[in-house]
Amino acid sequence: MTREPRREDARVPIVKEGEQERALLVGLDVRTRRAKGTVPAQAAVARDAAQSTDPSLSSPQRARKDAPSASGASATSNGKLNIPEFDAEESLAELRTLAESAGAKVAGKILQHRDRPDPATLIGAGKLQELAGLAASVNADLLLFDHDLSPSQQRNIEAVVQRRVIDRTQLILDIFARHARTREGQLQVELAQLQYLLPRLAGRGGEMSQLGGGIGTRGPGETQLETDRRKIYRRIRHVEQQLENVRRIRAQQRQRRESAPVATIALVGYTNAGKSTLFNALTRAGVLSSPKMFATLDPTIRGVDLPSKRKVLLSDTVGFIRNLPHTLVSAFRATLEEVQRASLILHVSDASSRLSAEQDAQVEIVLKELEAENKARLRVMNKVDLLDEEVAASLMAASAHDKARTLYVSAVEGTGLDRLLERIDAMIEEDPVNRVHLRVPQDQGKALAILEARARIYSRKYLDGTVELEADAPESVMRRMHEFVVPDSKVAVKP
Ligand SMILES: Nc1nc2c(ncn2[C@@H]2O[C@H](COP(=O)(O)OP(=O)(O)OP(=O)(O)O)[C@@H](O)[C@H]2O)c(=O)[nH]1
Ligand SMILES: [Mg+2]
Repeated sequence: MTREPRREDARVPIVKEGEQERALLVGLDVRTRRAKGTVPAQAAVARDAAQSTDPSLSSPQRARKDAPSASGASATSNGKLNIPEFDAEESLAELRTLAESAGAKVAGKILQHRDRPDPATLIGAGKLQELAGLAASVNADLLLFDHDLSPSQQRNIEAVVQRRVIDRTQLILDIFARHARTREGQLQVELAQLQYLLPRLAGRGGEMSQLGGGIGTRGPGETQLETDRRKIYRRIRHVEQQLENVRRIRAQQRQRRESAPVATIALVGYTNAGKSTLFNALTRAGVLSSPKMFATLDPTIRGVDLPSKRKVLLSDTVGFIRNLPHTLVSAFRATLEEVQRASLILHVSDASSRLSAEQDAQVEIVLKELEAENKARLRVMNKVDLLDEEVAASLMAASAHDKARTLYVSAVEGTGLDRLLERIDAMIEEDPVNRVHLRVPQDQGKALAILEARARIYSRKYLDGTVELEADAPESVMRRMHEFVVPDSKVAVKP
C-alpha cells in the first residue's frame, strides 16, 4: 500500500506529486555546544566525553584512521567513554541525505561557526540577514536547520527569512510520517508529531498557514488544531488509545510466537546500513530497501532456517540516527521491543562509510536506552563489496574463525552470509540441537519426512523394515520422535 499517511486527517495542503521543494541547508559549528531537551541524556554525556578526547584529531581524520573499524566506536580500552562525534560538515552531509529522503531538492548550504548558539536566532542576527539573502537568491522554499530549534528561535528566523523553517527533529518526523505503512507505525509517528507540536503552538497562527504545505507540514498540521491546545491533548489521548488497541493485538501475536521454542534475532543499526537488504538476503523476503533514510519503520518478522535446521525468527526494524528525536524514541518504544526481547542482536554497520565508527557509537547509545546493550551480539560489517578488494579479503579472513564476533558481509552480493548463519547458529541457545540415534519403521513416512527436513542426518541404515538414523536434531523435533529413540543412545553433543 502506498497511501501517504494521514494526509486527509491533517487536512494540510501538500506538495503536488513530482514537484520538489527546494531546501537550503543550515549548519552550525559550535565547539562547546550543549545538548537541548530533545536529545537523550546519554547522547549529551557521550558527546561531551567525545569532545574532550584527543583534541588533536579532527573527526574526519579519526574516521579515516578507524575506518573500516572492526572494533567499533565504543572501544573502552582505558575504561573511558570514547565516542567519536560527527563534525559539522559531516553532519551537514547527513542532513542532505535526510532532506533528499524527505523528497526535497537541496538548493544550497551554509555553515556558520560560532562559540555558542545565539539564544534568539541560533545563528546570530548578522548571519540571519545573509541567510535571508541566500534563500532568496537560490529560490529556496524552505530552510532546513541541522539543529533543534526552540519554538521562539523558529519563529524569529521565519520572521526574517519569510520561508518555512524546519529543524532536524521535524525533518526526521516528516520522513517517518512518509514511510510509516502500518497502523501502529502511523499512530506512533502522529503521537510524536503531536508532542513536538504542542510547545510550538503559541504565536503560530495565520502567518504559517499562508506559507503552504510541504515538508514538515505533513501530519497534525497548521489548520484548526493550532488554535486549540485542548484539541491536541484530546487527539493525543485518542491516538494513545488506538495505539493501545493495536498493541494489544500485537502482544497476542507475540505471545503465540513465544510459546514456540524459537529464538528471535533483531537487526539493528544506523539508518541505511543495509538492514533490510540483509533481512531480504537471509529470509528471501521482499522488504523495501532503499537509499532513502528510514525506509523501514514497521517491524517485519520472518523465519530463517539455520544450518542446524533450527528455525529462528529474524526481525527488521527502524534504523537509528544520531540524536534520534526523543519523542520518536519513546513513540517507537513498542516497535523496538523486538530488540529488547531478542535472544541475539545483529548490529549491522556500513563498513564502507567513513563515518561507521561515529554511527556505531550512536547505535550503542540507543541500545543503552533500550537496556539492550548487554545482550548477545554479532557485529555485521556490511557492504564489503564497496571496499578495496584486498582490504575486504583480509578483513574477511581475519574474522573467519569460530569465535568471531564481527563478520564481514555484502548483503547485496551475498558474500559472507553462510558464515553469518553459522555464527548465529552457534550463538543461539533456544531449541538446542543434540546428537540422536533413532530407529524409525519405514512405514512412518511422516516422521521420516520431518527428520529429513528438520534434522541433519549423518547416517542411514536399512534393517528389517526400519531405518536407523544418526542425526543432529533440535529438541522441538525430538519431542515428536521420542518413541523412535534408541534407549541410552542419546549423546549430548552439540554440533
Ligand atoms: N553496495 C552495497 N550496497 C548495499 C548493501 N546492502 C545495502 N546496500 C544499499 O544501501 C542502501 C540502504 O539499504 P537498506 O537495506 O534499505 O538499509 P536499512 O538499514 O534497512 O535502512 P533504513 O530502513 O532506512 O534504516 C540501499 O540503497 C541498498 O541497496 C551492500 O552489501 N552493498
Ligand atoms: Mg530498512
